[in-house]
Amino acid sequence: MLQRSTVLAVLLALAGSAHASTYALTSPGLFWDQANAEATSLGGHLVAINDAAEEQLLLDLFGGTEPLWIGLTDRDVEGVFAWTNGDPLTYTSWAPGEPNNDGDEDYVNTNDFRGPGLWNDGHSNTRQFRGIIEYELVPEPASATLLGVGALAGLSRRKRRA
Ligand SMILES: [Ca+2]
Ligand SMILES: [Ca+2]
Ligand SMILES: [Ca+2]
Repeated sequence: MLQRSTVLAVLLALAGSAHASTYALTSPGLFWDQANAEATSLGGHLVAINDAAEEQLLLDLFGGTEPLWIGLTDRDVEGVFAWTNGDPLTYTSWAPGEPNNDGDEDYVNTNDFRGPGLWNDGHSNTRQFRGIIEYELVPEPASATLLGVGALAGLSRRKRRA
C-alpha cells in the first residue's frame, strides 16, 4: 500500500516537472540488490540521476540526510559505472575522493555523510538503506494508442465502404 508521503512525493514530482518521471522510496533497511529487486518488481527501477535538475528534485522530495540507494553500479566492469536502466552516464555527483572502490565497492548511494546529494560507492552486503525508485512516464504508448484508435477507425470506415 502506498504511504501518504509516497503519494505526496509523486504528486510533487508531477507538479514540478519537466521530468517525465515520478519517484518513490523502497522499503527501509535493504541491501542494494534487494532495493533493486523491489524497484523492478514495482514496475520501476532504482533511479538514474541524469542531470543536476533531477538531483535537486530528489533532494526536494526526499531530503539530503538519509543515505539512499540509486541505480548506479560498477559490478559488471570494475570502475565502469552504469545505470541499471541503460541510460548513459551523463552526470555524476561523487563525494570528494569517491568512487574509491574501498575493498571492492560496487553499489552507489546518494546523500553520503559528506553532504546532501553526494554519492559514494559502497558495499551492498554491509549497508542497508532505502532506495529511490524512478517510474518513467513514457508518452509514446498513449500517442500510439491514439494512433491505433485512429487507424482502427479508418479501417472500419474502409470496411463499411467495402
Ligand atoms: Ca532519471
Ligand atoms: Ca567498484
Ligand atoms: Ca567508496
